[in-house]
Amino acid sequence: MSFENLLIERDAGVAVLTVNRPKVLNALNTQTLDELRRAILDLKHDDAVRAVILTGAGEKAFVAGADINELAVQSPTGGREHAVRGQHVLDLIEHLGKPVIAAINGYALGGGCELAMACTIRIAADTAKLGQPEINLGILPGYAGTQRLARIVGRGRALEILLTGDQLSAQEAHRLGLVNRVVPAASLMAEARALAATLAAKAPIAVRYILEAVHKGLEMPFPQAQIFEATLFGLVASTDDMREGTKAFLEKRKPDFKGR
Ligand code: CO8
Repeated sequence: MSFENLLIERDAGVAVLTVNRPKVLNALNTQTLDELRRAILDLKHDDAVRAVILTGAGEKAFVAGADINELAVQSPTGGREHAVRGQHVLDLIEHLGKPVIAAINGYALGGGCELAMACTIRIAADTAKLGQPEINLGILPGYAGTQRLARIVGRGRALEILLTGDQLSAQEAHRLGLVNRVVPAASLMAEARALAATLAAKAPIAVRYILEAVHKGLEMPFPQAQIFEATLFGLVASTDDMREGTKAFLEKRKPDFKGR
């Protein structure tokens, strides 16, 4: 599978996906979104991949948003289609069934912040800037940013970020819970790779069910979410990895999970 605007590297259970349009600060045009969709589906079905890192090419940007050249000429129906397509790609990332770490190496604005929010865990370089500046273009986020941001940082904080369009420093984003960690820019990829390796060594089916229990469960009424969790718990009890995990504990050794 070859891409024009995306780089993929796979090593020891971890795939690194890099949005590669540094001349426009990795802005997401239609083609890049489609390449992301294809790459994510490919990684979903690759059993050798157990964790993914998503980042941007160059030192300046993670993703500076949707490509404003395309937004400037969109029609109402085209704009709706574009938003639905983008939402679908971000849903695929959220529901990949494997952890996706956003390594935020610079600007994560608009669609870039939305992309990071669809990831499982966000690590930001201390030089990164995050925000939803759509309001300054006379538009609103269209890749579910209004929804994910409010769920991550709370309604009041989300409204302030969305209505001012202000850029947040990495430290401020961390204070608000928008990013999990802030690290020196020079060690961002090393930190992301170390976390990805840790997650890649966990039992893949249990990882998948935890992601499902949290993401799907949060959209259900609490009693149904509890039953959903209990059902997944019952299912995971059928796996070789459960037997290996419990046996390894009792034998005082590290487990070797196979994803079965
Ligand atoms: N789209 C297209 N080109 C971009 C984008 C973008 N989002 N961001 C930067 N670029 C281009 C610039 O035009 C510039 O190109 P050129 O060299 O040809 O002039 C190049 O990248 C470098 O950028 P700057 O010279 O502006 O770099 P600065 O360091 O001066 O500024 C900023 C960096 C602050 C990041 C600035 O580039 C900026 O404000 N960019 C736009 C940020 C933004 O508004 N993002 C939100 C876009 S809207 C969006 O994401 C909506 C998502 C949902 C859409 C739903 C579907 C309808």
